[in-house]
Amino acid sequence: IWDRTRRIALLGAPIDMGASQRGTLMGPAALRTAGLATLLDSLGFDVDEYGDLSVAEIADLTDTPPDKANHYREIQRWTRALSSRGYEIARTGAIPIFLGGDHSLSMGSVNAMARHWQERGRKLFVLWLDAHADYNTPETTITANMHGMSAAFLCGEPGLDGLLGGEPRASIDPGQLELFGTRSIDKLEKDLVQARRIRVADMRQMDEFGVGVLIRRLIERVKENDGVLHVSFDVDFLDPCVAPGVGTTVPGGATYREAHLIMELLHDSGLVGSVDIVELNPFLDERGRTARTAVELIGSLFGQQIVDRPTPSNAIGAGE
Ligand code: HAR
Ligand code: MN
Ligand code: MN
Repeated sequence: IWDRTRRIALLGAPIDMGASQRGTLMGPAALRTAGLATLLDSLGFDVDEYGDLSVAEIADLTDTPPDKANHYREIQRWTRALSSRGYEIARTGAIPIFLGGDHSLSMGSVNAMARHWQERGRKLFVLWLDAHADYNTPETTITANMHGMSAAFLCGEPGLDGLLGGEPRASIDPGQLELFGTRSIDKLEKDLVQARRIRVADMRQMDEFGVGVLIRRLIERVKENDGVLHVSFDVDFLDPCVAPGVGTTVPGGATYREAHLIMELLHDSGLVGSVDIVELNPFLDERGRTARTAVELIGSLFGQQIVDRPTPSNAIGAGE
């Protein structure tokens, strides 16, 4: 994508009602403070700063909020606004980075990108870097927290059908989703993930095969389908030692270098067209460590390298 696009758009989504703990609404400010725009600028991108999105009441809603979906109405406003704004931004040709905010924001951001690419005849693949599967529905959820439902919603699972408040829904096929780094999944959620045959690169697979093999496999699949990749980066994907500033830490996550290698390989693929950075909770962080780490990882995703590789030795098809 960015052989042609040297423009990145930043849009903040200060939401925290999708999560059980307050504080992720400070995420966009922390990511900006950690120097995200300056870094992208230094990597040669023009950065369009769209500021933080704000939302208004939606008139004429006819849907009934589901029983088990906390703060449904508020999330509905955000989902609708993010989907519509994200779609507009995508049309400018820039690569959107959505700054969260809890993971419920992806129901809007990814819907926007799926709609954008669908109209251009290309499939959107979604890499879900996350300790969690986020594949609950109002039927299966234990907590009713909507950040645990975003991946399921995006794959067209029923139960939140009025969430877009009239914005067009552009679901992806479950085959276009890959969960990566998973280590916490609820019983019914797991059943649903298996029934839909969602690809899951869980922590055990990461240990056994290494991220290089697993990410290359994904990159090849996206290339074969002439697809575009959206990276939904939940910072709890990282091990809590590296990223303590999260409300839902789970032990046994990705190391600092595993995460960077993923980003470096994704960069070299040239397939990434949009990104979410979610679940960063500055209220729980240790002197900005998690925010800084997240920004460094975005640096690797957009071309920061230890030693320059003008012709990536690890590119798919290299040496052919
Ligand atoms: N599966 C649990 C639930 O549905 C936990 C979800 C937590 N989600 C996040 N985002 N932190 O990945 O509530
Ligand atoms: Mn998540
Ligand atoms: Mn998570």
